[in-house]
Amino acid sequence: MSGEGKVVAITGASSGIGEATALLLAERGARLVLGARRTDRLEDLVDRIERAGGTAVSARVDVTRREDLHALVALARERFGRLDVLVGNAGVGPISPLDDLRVDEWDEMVDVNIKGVLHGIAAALPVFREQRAGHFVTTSSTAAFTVAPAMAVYAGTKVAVRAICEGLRQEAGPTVRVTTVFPGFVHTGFAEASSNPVVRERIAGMRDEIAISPDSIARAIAFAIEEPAEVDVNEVVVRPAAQS
Ligand code: NJP
Repeated sequence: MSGEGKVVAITGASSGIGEATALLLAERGARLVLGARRTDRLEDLVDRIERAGGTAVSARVDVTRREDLHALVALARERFGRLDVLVGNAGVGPISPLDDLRVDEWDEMVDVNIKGVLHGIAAALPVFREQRAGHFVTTSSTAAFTVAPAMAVYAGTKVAVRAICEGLRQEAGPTVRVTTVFPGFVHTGFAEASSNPVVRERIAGMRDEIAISPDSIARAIAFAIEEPAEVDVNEVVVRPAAQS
């Protein structure tokens, strides 16, 4: 039932949900392979994990670059001989009304949130097939279920993530597990991402009012990973009780 010894790669591990997940899984005995762009934060995280007796390595990963995901998976195999779980968590949310025409930010959301997940699947799926075992855990959003003003593009990317992961699950067969996690409002740096000052202020206000700790999402991910190999936890929604 335990994740003890499992080799888990996490994208977007430098802050928020990814960081909380790394810390929790390390505490439970997993061996971590951590990726993000802010390497100073990753190095600090590896340091904290090791000082607490855990095992972790890190690499600079930009999920928009296909080769970075291949390198992350290769690092797991090089250091630990295998990859058991890929947590595709990297994501961005510079939300704004469509009328703002912040088209570069739309591109960024598509590139990171959708293509970043696909790059992870492309890198890990052949390895999982070869091992006859593996687990994709991917962070979508409650925005995959409920669209709100200013959220059109972001929600679109997270609907896409849900569809891709469900398709992956259907094709995966009995040896590869597929979990999609749908967080609601979580207290991370995410709320500051909007470059529209009105939206940013509104989101930051909501965050301070209702957001939950990233530790709750980390526990949901740990639950899915720690179930026995024949159990596939597919969709987990974790939102603040106060979120409508
Ligand atoms: O936010 P944050 P969260 N390549 O900003 C990384 C979803 N979600 O933990 O590269 C590689 O603390 C970035 O690392 P860095 C959300 O959509 C959240 O809340 O160093 N990594 C950082 O580690 C996302 O999928 C909420 O800048 C890239 C991480 O992504 C996931 O939760 C609600 C990257 C973002 O950490 C984690 O976000 C919801 C790139 N190109 C869904 N770009 C919420 N917080 O309320 C970014 O429904 N990252």
